[in-house]
Amino acid sequence: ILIEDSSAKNFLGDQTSPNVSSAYVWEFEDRSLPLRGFHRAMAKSMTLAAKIPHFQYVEEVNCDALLDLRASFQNEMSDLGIKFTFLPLLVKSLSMALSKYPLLNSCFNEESQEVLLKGSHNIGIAMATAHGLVVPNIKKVQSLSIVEITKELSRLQELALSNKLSSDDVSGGTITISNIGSIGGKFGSPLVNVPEVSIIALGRIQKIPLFDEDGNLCPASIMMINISSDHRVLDGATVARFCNEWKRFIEKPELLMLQMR
Ligand code: CAO
Repeated sequence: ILIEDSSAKNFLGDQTSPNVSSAYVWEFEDRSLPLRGFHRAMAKSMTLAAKIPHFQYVEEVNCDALLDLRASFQNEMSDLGIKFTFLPLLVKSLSMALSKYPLLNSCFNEESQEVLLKGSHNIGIAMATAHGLVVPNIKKVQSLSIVEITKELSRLQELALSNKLSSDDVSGGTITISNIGSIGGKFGSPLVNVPEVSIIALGRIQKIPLFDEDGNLCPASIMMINISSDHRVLDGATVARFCNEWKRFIEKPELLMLQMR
C-alpha cells in the first residue's frame, strides 16, 4: 500500500497539517488508529444520521455573476483588508432563501414528533482540519452583512485550524454547508448534521460550454449543489422550491438588495 509519511499524525492525509510530508513511503505493516476528538464525534453523529431517511436534490447553478461580484468586492474594497471569496455570498443568499422556506432551517424531535422552526439562521460550515472534521456555525446570518459574514468565517477558520473553537462556535447550528468543491469533486451527498434537517454540498465551480438563449455556445461557471434532507420533515417539492429561490439569488445577486436588511 502507498500511504502518506508514517510520521504523520493525521490519518486524513490533510495537507493543512504541519505533520504531513508530501513524500510517499511504502509501509507493509498494519497500524491501529484509535478514533479521538472530532473524528470520534464524527463517527458517533454519522452513525445517528445514517438512521434517518434521506433524500437528495441536485441542481446546477451558474456562478458567473457571483464570481464577478466577488472580484468587484475584492477590487473596490481592498482598503478593508479582507479576502473576499464567494462563500459569504452563498451563505447570505442561503439565509435569504431560508426566510421564505423556514422548514429547511428546522430541527426534528423524534420523541415528540415535533418540528421546531428555528428563529435564527446559524449556518454551519464543514471544515476538514488536521484535527478532524468540524462544523462551526455562523450565528444569526439573517442579520449579518456580507462583510460581517466574511470576517466571522475567517475567525472560525483560524480557530478551527488551531483546534481552538469554543463549544458555542460548534453548537446551535441550524443548517450546514459542506464545500467539498474547494478540495475537489463535482458533488457530494452528505448526511444531515442531527438534529438539523438539511445539509448542502457544494461541488467545484467549473467553466464549461453552455448554449445561451440564442443557441450560441459560451463559457459558464457552473457549480452542482446537492441538498440532502431528512425525508420525515421535508419533501422533494419543498426543497425544489427552496432551491429555485436560492438559485435565483445566486445567479442574480442584485436581487439580494431588494430584500436584504
Ligand atoms: N469551487 C471552486 N473554487 C472554490 C470553491 C469551489 N467550490 N470553494 C472555494 N473555492 C476557491 C475560493 O474562491 C478561493 O479562490 P482564490 O484562491 O482564487 O481566492 C480558494 O478556493 C480558496 O478558498 P478558501 O477555501 O480559502 O475560502 P472559502 O471562503 O471558500 O472557504 C473555509 C472558507 C473556512 C470554509 C475554507 O477555508 C475551508 O476550511 N474549507 C474546508 C472545506 C472542506 O473541508 N470541505 C470538506 C467538507 S467535508 O464535509
